[in-house]
Amino acid sequence: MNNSHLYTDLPSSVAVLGAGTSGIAATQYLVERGIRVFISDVCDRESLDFRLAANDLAAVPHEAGGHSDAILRYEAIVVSPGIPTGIPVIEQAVKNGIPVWSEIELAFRICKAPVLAVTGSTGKSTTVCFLGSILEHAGKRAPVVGNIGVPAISSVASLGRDDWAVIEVSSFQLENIDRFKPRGACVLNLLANHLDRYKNMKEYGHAKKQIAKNLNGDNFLVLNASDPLLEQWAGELQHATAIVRFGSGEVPGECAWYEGGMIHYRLDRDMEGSIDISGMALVGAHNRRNACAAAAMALRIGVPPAAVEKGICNFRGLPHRLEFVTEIGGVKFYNDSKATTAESVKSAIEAFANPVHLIAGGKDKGCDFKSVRRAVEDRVNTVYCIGEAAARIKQTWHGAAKIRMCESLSEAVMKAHGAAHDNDIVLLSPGCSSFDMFDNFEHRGEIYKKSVLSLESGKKNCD
Ligand code: UMA
Ligand code: ADP
Repeated sequence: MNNSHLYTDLPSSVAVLGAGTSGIAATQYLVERGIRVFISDVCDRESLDFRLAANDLAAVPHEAGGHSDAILRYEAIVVSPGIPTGIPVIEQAVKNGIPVWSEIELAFRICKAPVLAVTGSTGKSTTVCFLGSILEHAGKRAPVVGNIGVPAISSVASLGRDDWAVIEVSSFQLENIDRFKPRGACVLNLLANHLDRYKNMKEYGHAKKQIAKNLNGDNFLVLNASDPLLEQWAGELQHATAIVRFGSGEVPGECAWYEGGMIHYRLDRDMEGSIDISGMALVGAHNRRNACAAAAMALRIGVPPAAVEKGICNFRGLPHRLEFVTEIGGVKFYNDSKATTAESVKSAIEAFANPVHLIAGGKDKGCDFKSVRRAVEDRVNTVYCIGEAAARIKQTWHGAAKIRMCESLSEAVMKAHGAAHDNDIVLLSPGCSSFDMFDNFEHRGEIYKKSVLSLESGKKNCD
């Protein structure tokens, strides 16, 4: 394996912006290697002091309440993904010629293992987990890290040349890469998202496309052939790197597609075949597409088809992503609390052939509910609307299905349970963020599951 990406020329001093999960992990790595670090965060002093002390970093020089010019005295800046790159002090750093890196750039520079990187607007976590499961079944050490919640820098340092690093990367992290060059990269889709940070889709797409910035003939890029924006991009990239398409049946060139319970593939060097994934635990066409993307990446690096099959079929799914909760009196309950985009809600509804009782709503992120209307018309019996977006959902889907307004998630669960018949599906797929009623999507999903499970035991539950 060619590890020509390995650079050990780390700077001797670094300013880390943001003391969240990734900033703390980057600081720990750098401090352990004797690199002089300065931490800068907009939070108040008390909260920063507490976090640093809790991570044995109290001795690291730091500033709270904002990012001052002090950061310009360091050789490099590691910026946390939640910090917009356009803030004046970062622009000044760039003008001064100071390298500004995201934590995944830092991780890449010290990682001996080749990297597989996945980005996209939706489906990233599921796809990297498929990939991790496949590699595990192939007997490889391959931690799944990055935007999924585990900073890459915390685990890649211990990897060797025969291991793999499977990294979920966000557009925020890709804004600040320099040498980041995965052995294989994947863009799952390019849909409206994060438009509170980016001026428009073009700017958002530009950030995502950075994943291919350094790819060449040694690498490959897996793209969704049914995404028009990605197809257009594939045309521009065709001489830069190998393109592998997935998602819309057989197409010319390298591709992997799903048909009749099988993933079929035709890849580099006459690699052709089919893998039976009829035993896959995850439901929904979107998950079969995610599985195709993961399979294409794994096969392309030489993983045997048998390990791909086992890895896909044995992966039980992540919590809060179309997660099966339980079956009560013939009604199946699913928790899709992570679904905060129109595309996810649509994919969730379309995953079921039986009538759906859909619980939707929450904090309104401006989701395009109109694009889900057809799916609601075709498959949804009743929509139970919750949270700030309830009135807008009611208005947008008026006439497409029965609509019931609910004061709380537990009320919605009870009403849905009361109305659902044998073989119906009760689905929480909110299309909204959770912050009007819950701490985060995980909290919302847990409350949903509790409410559902309390129906089983006949207990009353409140959120
Ligand atoms: N902060 C500043 N200045 C600012 C803004 C924030 O100093 O202008 C500080 C905050 O006070 C806080 C810290 O930055 O102390 C938080 O940093 P962060 O928001 O970058 O979050 P981390 O805790 O470091 O988590 C990040 C990712 N967060 C974001 O991208 C917003 C996590 O993805 C990721 O799991 C983690 O690194 C490990 O890699 C989360 C996410 O929501 C799950 N990602 C977005 C998504 O999936 O849609 C992209
Ligand atoms: P991400 O990490 O990109 O947020 P996840 O795998 O966590 O993606 O899934 C987020 C939500 O989107 C879940 O509700 C899930 O069911 C749904 N989802 C997963 N993959 C896709 C896809 N390819 N297209 C549309 N929705 C998807």
